[in-house]
Order: sequence, then structure tokens, then C-alpha cells
Amino acid sequence: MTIFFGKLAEFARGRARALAFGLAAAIVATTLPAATPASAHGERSQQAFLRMRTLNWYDVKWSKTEVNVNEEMVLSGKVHVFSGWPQAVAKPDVAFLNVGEPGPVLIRKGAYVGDVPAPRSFTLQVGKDYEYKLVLKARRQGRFHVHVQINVEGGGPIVGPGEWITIKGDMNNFTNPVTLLDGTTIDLETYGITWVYTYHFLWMAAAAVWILYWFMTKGIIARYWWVKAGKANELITVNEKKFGGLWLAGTMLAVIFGYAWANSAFPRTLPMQAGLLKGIDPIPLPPQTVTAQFKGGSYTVPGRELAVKLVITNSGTEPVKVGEFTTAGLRFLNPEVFTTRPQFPDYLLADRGLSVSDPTPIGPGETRELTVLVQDARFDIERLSDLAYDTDSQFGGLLFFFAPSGARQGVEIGGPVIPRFQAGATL
Ligand SMILES: [Cu+2]
Repeated sequence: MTIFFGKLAEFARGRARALAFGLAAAIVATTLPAATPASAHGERSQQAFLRMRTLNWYDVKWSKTEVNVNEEMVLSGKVHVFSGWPQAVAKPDVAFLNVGEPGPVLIRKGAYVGDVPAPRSFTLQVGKDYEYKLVLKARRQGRFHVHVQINVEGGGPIVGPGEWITIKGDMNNFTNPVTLLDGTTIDLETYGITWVYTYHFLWMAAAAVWILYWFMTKGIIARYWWVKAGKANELITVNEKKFGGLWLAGTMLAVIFGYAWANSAFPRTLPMQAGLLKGIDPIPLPPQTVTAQFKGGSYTVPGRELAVKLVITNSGTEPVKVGEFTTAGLRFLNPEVFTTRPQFPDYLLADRGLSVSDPTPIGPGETRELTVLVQDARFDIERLSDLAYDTDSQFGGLLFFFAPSGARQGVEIGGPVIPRFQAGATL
């Protein structure tokens, strides 16, 4: 008896502990997202090599960072499709321009690649640059992290840099008017919403009744015993079979009636457009006059320092300086070239993150070996340091050269880097 009560008390204590633990976990779960909202999309969880060597985003602009419900803003920029696209990721033969945000807080009113409207999938050519534009309309009030994003079939979503957008007002006032081909205007936010609810709930109710009935009569284990006992044929009664037939007939009638009714109520409809846009023109960039040959590199984990040895040849008419390295949405700037801080989300902008072993400009016709150092905590915060632990420790990105006239040239660099785990190690 004492043993029994002892066990009972132990059990009760265990339950209390489990409950307390559960409560604590629930509290942590509800407070944690608020503490780390920037990573809420999992933008840092994608492998470093994937973010660095697929799409290189640059010139990304958010036309506003504060909008009212119903107000429009534009998210635009350029993207370079990396030539050394990783073998592990499907090529962007079927890609889709999207916005990365927590639910439809801003709706997509328009999407353009170059000047071609791109509401559907398109093909991107590896090694080329494209210009894109997203017209967004604010729907839900709050503060949200908004990214440009391209979904690649077989590769998943590839997320660009994100900016915090504050939406003011009230979602109840949101409207989404669209003019139809027959000239009438509808509000897409509420159009046909009663039917959508009715239709879905009717079918859900039918399914629930069906499942519930079979669960209530005998259950799974009892049925298993019946089958084992050789009484499988008695499991379903004649009445149940009759009712099943009626149910099937009713379902089919409902589908046929629904289809006929929708066809007569809306005689002119177009199916969803799901084709593939091929032949979207990339940005017609002038021929490159600067080349950068990769001669090896290292990544020092404790110093968060990427050191890249390059042989740079300038066959242009102007001297050039290395001004910026951009990868995975991050920008590392050379303060000698960027004397003022450009407008860009702070968490992605390392305005003193780049330096070169020889800062003098590379003259026309000159070939020089240089070491470019990329060093900033953001490299680690955005988890690009994971490069050291990847199966494919290859970095990639765009190196921008600047001429005194203001001309800018983006040159793709990339290759395998050797991870180093001790500070002070050199190339
Ligand atoms: Cu985000």
C-alpha cells in the first residue's frame, strides 16, 4: 500500500514537473519569435553556398519603408544569375518572381522582369543579369520584413535582402478592386467569398460525417479482429452499402450541378495562366573590360575574414578600384570608394567590410595580383561562415569595380576557399 501511494505521489510530482516544463516551453515559444523576428523566414537557414552561388542581388530598392493600408510601393532591383550555379540545385529554367513576407501582408499587384509583365513562371539564363520590379499594395497593418524572392523549380525559394516595412491603418479598410474584361469592377478581397466558404465547409462537413460514422461503428481494432476471425464480409452491412451508393450518387450530382451552375453563371472565364515565359531579355550589359581571375582563398572562422587572391586585368580606358563585394544580399563596401553610406538595410550593409592589399587604382592595360579582404561580423551573423562546414566550401559573389567617371562594373568571382580555424593564419 505504501509503495502504491509512494508511486502515486511520484507520478503526481512528475506530472507537475511536466506541466511546469510545458508552460515554460510555451512561454519561450511565444516570446522567442518576438526577440528574433529577422530570422523568422528562415532566410539564414539556407546553406551558405546556395545563397552565395545562385542569385546575386544588387541595386535592391524599396520605394518606401512606411505605407498605409491600400497604399502601393515598389520593390525593384537587379539580379545576377551566378555562372557557377551549384550542381546540387536545379538550374533556373522555371523561375517565379515573388515577395518573401509573413503571409499576404502586402499583395502583389504587378511583377516585371525587364519590362515584361511576369505574373507567371519564366526562364533565367545562367551568367546573365536581369532587372525586376514588384508593385506591392499594403494589406495588413504591422511591421514586417519584406524580401524579394525568386522561386526556382527544383531549387526552392531563393531569398534576397529584406527590409522592415511599417504598414499603418486597418486591414478592414483594405480593398483590391480589379476591372474585369467585361468592364465591371469587383473587389478581389471579398469577391465570391461566401461561395468559397460554403463550398469548402459543405465538403468538409460531408467528409467529417463519413469518417465519424465509420469510426463510431466498431472502430479500427475491432474491425481488425473481425477480419482476423474470417468475418471480413460481414463488416459492411447491406444497408451501409445501399447508403454508400446513395452518398456516391449525391456527391456526383452535387459536382455536376455545381459545374453546370458555375458555367451558366459565369459563361466567360479563362483558365489560370500557368505557361512558361521564355526569352525574357537580360540587361544588355556592355562587354566587360575588367576581369578577375581567382587564385585561391581562405576563410578564417575566428576573424570572420574571407581572403581572396585575384589577378585583375583592366583592359578599359579608365583606372578602376575595387569598391564593393556583394553576396547573399550582403554588401561589403570599401570605405575608400564609398565615402557616404548608401541607403540599405543596416543589418546587411558592412560599410567598412572590404579592403584590398594594394589600394592604388588599377590603371588601363594593367594586370595586378591583389588580395581582397572581406571582414565583418555580418558575415557570421548571416551564417555565411557555415561555408567552412559545407560539403561544398565554395564562395561566390559579385565584385564591383569603380572608375573615376562613376562607371561601375560587376565581375563575378568565386571558387573553393580553405577554412581556417585559427586567427592570424595567412593565405
Ligand atoms: Cu526576413
